[in-house]
Amino acid sequence: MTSLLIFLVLVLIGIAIWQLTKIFDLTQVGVDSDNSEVANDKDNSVNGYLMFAFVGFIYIFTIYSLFEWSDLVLGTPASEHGVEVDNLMYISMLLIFFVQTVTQFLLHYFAFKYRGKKGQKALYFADNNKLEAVWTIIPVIVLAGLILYGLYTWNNIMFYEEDEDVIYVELYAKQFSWEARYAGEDNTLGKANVRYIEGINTLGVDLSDPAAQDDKVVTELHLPKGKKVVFKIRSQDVLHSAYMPHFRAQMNCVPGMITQFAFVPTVTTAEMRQDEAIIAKVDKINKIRAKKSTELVAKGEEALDPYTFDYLLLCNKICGASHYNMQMKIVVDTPEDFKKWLNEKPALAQQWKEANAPAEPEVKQDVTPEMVIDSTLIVDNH
Ligand SMILES: [Cu+2]
Repeated sequence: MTSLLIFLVLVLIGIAIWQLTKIFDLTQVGVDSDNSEVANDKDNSVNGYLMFAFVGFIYIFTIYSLFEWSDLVLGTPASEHGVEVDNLMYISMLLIFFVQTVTQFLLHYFAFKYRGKKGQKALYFADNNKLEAVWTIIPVIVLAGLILYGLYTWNNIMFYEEDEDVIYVELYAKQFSWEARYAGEDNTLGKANVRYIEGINTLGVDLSDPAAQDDKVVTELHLPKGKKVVFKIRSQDVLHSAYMPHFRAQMNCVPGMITQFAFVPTVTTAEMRQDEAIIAKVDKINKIRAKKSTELVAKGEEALDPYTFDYLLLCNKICGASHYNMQMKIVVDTPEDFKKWLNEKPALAQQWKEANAPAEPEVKQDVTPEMVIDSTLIVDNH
């Protein structure tokens, strides 16, 4: 009902404005005005100044954004290669920022300076080799530099040797959750295929494969600080993307194939919680949550829990209705804590055996002669 009233009011306001303009037009009858569709000097001037105003707006909004939202960036990278990714990002952004500032100014300033004036004609020339060489060669050099630097960084990140001291972890994506599999003592992940998915074997691990016997499946990812972790990434259903923003890592999860990404975590969860930027971020979030909580309590609902920092593995491909909530907690431990944590986890093959052990045979009740007689008596009564 309210929306209908608002709609009616808007329609009436529209009609009123339309009528007012008609009255205004009538008051102008007889006044010498330029009704032609061709822009005159005044129109061109107005547009010229508007161009100037627009470039001012871009600059002011940019400066405002930097002050208002610069605390939303990710902060300290938590992986070895993260520093390289950040450098690449900073250099690219600085360059874009510089070029954008200069070119936008020139574009809008010239639009203002050479705005149309009566009697003024534009100079026409077909080409200028010097000018074209300058605006071709400079971008070629800059872009080639950026691309080569990016390729070099990417190759550095993606390269690892098989015999390096690494641990293998499988990330398994499905609508809408993650699971992880550790390779166990042999550091070799057993074979897996969706066709083997059954009961608690939700990753489809081939339990007849000797390498799979010590594999461990978990729903919370733990990583040791300072050790290279090679992720072997699979998907059960659609395209997902394994995104670990704090580690500057992202890789597609493609059904039917194994993709991979490797990195060395350098900051434990406990250390990251002491990071200044993270403390400020957590405070900011908790202030918002506290405000929301008072609203909720006033409505008679439960208050929100305060937030503590944790690393996250997120899905970064819009993969369906609950995509936004597809995440797994990541804990970076010291190597000792990591070992302890992993040792406590049972192997999937063991869990499978326990879950599918044949049921204990039922204990047969002794049948006494009296019971037999009784039942015959019951039958006889009928
Ligand atoms: Cu997903």
